[in-house]
Amino acid sequence: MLRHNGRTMQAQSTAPSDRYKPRSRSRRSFLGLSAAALATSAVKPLAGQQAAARPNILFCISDDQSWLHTGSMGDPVVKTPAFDRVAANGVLFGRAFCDAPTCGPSRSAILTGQAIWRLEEAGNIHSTLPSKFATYTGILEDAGYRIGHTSKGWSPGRLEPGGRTRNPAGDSFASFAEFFSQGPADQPFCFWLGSRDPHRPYELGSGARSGKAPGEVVVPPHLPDDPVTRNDILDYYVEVERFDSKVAAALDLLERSGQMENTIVVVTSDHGMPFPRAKASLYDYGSRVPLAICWPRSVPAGRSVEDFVSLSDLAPTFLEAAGLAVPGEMTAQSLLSVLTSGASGQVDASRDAAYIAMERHDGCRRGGKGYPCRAIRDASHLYIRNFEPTRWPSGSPNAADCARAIPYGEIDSSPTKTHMMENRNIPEVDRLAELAFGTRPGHELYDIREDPGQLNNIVAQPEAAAALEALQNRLMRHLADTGDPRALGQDAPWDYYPYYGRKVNKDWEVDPRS
Ligand SMILES: [Ca+2]
Repeated sequence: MLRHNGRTMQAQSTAPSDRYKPRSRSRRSFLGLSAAALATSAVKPLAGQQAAARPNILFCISDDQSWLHTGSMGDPVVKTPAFDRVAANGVLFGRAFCDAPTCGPSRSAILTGQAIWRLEEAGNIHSTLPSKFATYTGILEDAGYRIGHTSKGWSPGRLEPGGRTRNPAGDSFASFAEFFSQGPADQPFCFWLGSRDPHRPYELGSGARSGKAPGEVVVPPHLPDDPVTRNDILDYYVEVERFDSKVAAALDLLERSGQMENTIVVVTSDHGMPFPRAKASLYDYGSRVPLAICWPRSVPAGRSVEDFVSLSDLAPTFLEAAGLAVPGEMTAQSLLSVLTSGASGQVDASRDAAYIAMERHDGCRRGGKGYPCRAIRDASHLYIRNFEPTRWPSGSPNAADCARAIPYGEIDSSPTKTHMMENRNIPEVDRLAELAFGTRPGHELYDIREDPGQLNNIVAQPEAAAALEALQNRLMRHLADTGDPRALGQDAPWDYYPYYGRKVNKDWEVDPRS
């Protein structure tokens, strides 16, 4: 287990350095069986599955949690027994990425199985999800599933402008238990267990008061290592654990009712932690998410998979598992063959990269301008294309330019952010603050092997030229192949779609199209 003694994770890491050393999972058990026993126990083949009972789906999604912050991924402080239980009873994915590091667009991509550049105004937060875009929940409901959600479903935004009257995550319930108690036993269900944890605000000092030690926090390399950051991360962990306890209650209910065997359980987050250079950025701490999936009937347990996965891949996975056709416009790739393979490590060689995108995150620039960007992340590099590099990536420094009247408004208000803004006289804080708040070039390239924190842009280094060209070409080809207007030179109207978020600056408005 890693012990932190005042050094950052970057300094402690050794290759492959993009995850903590996982704890041994050999001692974990599930339903009284060790993971190894489950892996060798009879797992029913998928052949003829349509004739078998269709699986239930329990999709558990936290709100703003980075991939490293679970017990299974080796974090030495946060305790996530429910996440760890699903991972031990199924598959832990170490390289899962959201489609967009911003609540609404990420959730739209999950529901539709499509990249955000294919979803028109749903590519922006505080927007809508047009009803013409099919969702896996809607398709399952049409096929006889009972669907529901609790807490944060598709959000934030307004349903009505998109022609919807109900949250696309399903009917609303107080809890999974309430939903479960009201359903007929013979009808398959699809439930979205949402949460507003660990979204800010946090209860200041709650982490330390719960007995967690600031000295044990592994501070990400893009944040200043000081007591403010460490305590802010502890407060974040309290909410990660509160979400995990909701998942634990749902798992216990499935187990008690005998429904676990044929339920696909997914535990993940919509994007990364709400800290500077994390949420609302395309770097790993913004875009890389926890992901564990189990399905005792059909998925061999106790595995760790390194395939690159996007959260939009879940929609076609659920449909295929239910024996339903995947619509052609759902361009994401089903994970079912990876899940049922029984293999660990890199299972499908074609899953060697993920694509991430962002348009307008919040109303943080004059006239409603966003920060359009796209990225490709593979095992060795992160390449980012910023289409409007003269704009402020984290929002304007001028509060008057922001709908919510805060400077650098793409970054949620927090003790860490305030500390970084107020202490730029300290050279190390200033260096990291510039990376978080300052402008960025049109092209960014990071070597993950040398620089897992993605702090050193090597785009101009001659020895990086070959990798740069290959990644640029691959990214632009993928965008063009999947119909991204920005890659095709077509009309890209995200700067002009309506903004339905809260306005503190009452005169802040989205510019009309000229
Ligand atoms: Ca979120």
